[in-house]
Amino acid sequence: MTGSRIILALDVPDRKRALEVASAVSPYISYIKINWPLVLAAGTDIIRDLGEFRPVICDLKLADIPNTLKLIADEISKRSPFGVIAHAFVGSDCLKELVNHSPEMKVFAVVAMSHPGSRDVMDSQVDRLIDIARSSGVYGVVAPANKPDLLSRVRKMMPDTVIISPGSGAQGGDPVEGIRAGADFIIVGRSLYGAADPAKEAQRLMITTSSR
Ligand code: OMP
Repeated sequence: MTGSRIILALDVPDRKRALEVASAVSPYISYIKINWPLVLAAGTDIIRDLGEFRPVICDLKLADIPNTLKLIADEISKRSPFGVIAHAFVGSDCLKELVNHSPEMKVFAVVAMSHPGSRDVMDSQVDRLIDIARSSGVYGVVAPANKPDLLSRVRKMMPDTVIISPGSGAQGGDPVEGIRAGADFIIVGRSLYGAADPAKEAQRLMITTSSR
């Protein structure tokens, strides 16, 4: 591993460009997170292809009944990703199914989100969502770097859980502030893959977020 605290959010809906960016920034990041735009554009084999550069986290924001999650987990795990992201709000039976059915695939649960609309429902439910994630035995959680108060709360309630944090750069947050509030890893998308020189920007981010 690189020791970097940066996760590249590779929301580039183009296989060739995605592989170019992954190759350029891989020395400066620890994981590659992919989401629906790239999976829909390039197909699920992109999970295995990107895994040649860095371990891949599949951000499919899974939210369904346990049986459906089990069927999805079977399909994703054929491509050997490092992890998968699921919503905590669906409940502990769903998260437990994912955790237990494919133990080689780490489960990250979304307990708080970075966008303004998460104030409508999710922000006020954070303690409950943390309880669900904790009781399900997930490996990690997703909590926002651009809402440091919320992120600190998650860190306080989950001192030993890996926290990965989106919301810096294009969504206004500051990666160093996210690390100080408790993030283990900072998820960066547009401000990294959209930079004039993504490799240089990844290196800068790696250096500024290290040893904070
Ligand atoms: P940028 O805003 O371009 O840096 O990308 C952020 C990435 O993190 C995207 O892939 C989002 O889907 C994802 N994300 C959020 O932005 N907010 C959240 O609350 C949760 C996620 C996520 O689960 O990764």
